[in-house]
Amino acid sequence: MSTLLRIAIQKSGRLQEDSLKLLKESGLQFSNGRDQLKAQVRNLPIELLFLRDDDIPQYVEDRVADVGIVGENVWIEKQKNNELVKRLDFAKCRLSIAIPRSENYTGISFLTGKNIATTYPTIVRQFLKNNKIEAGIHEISGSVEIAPGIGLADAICDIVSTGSTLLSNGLKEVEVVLQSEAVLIATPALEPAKKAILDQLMFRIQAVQSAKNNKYILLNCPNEAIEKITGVIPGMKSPTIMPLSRPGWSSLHSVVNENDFWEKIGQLKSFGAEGILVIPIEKMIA
Ligand code: PRT
Ligand code: ZN
Repeated sequence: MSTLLRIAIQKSGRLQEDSLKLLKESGLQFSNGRDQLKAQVRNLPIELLFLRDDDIPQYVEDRVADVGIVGENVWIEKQKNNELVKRLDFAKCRLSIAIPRSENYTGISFLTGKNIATTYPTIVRQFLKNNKIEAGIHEISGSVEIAPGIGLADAICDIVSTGSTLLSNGLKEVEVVLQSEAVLIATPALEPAKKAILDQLMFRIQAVQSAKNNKYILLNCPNEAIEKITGVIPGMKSPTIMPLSRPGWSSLHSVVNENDFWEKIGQLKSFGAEGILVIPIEKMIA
């Protein structure tokens, strides 16, 4: 039998849609019916396994799956023998300590002697240890945010995204324990044939991520401004410059990073750029 790379992804939940989207944008062709446990990728030697996110680090350690996509929070909590291959830039959230809004938070020592409810006991224990705080940890499996309201705990440690869950439960965020995003993890020392398939996948994921972080930019500018503008948007190697039929003007094409996009547009305009078009890039290979 030929070698297959087995990738575990979440069966349903917050990671599922973006995990599938990333794999599809990386060119993997597969059909994923509901209630399916596995899917065979048609155009690459890859098989997908659909699992609960909490189980993925264990399955990867046991080599039932070779790689998996999970939240960094779950990967760290589980402490399994997994290697971090890549941060995936979705499902961003933070793991935070929250207390009832009515409490006066005086700093981290507030937590001394308190009882903290969480589904992340390992991470909380480490956090308390790093901060030399003695506090109780009350492990519960869900609905952590209601624990203080029913007298089960004085504080909680849970995932926060917009903060609206905390707000509606009368809690306030007081410490960020961990920033998290989806990550790709793998069993250490993958056999070479599987590693080769993973490398191919990583190359594609890189191209998809770079494309997302960059935009194609076209603009018109007076020839005297070309040098300054090139300094602002150097592009992948250097911009493409084409003469306009209007004497003394050129069209300049380049690539601009999403993060400093607005700042750069301001600079370009001040150098005399006009008719600026910004276009999404689908794949980008340096
Ligand atoms: O069934 P399975 O076990 O696979 O899924 P699950 O229910 O354990 O996990 P799921 O699908 O809820 O989350 C999967 C991963 O998504 C988490 O491990 C995080 O890495 C990531 N993620 C990103 C989040 C959130 N954002 C998030 N907002 N996970 C949970 N939440 C919850 C949080 O627990 C809290 O109840 O949303 C609420 C807070 O959201 P805000 O927006 O109100 O602050
Ligand atoms: Zn889970």
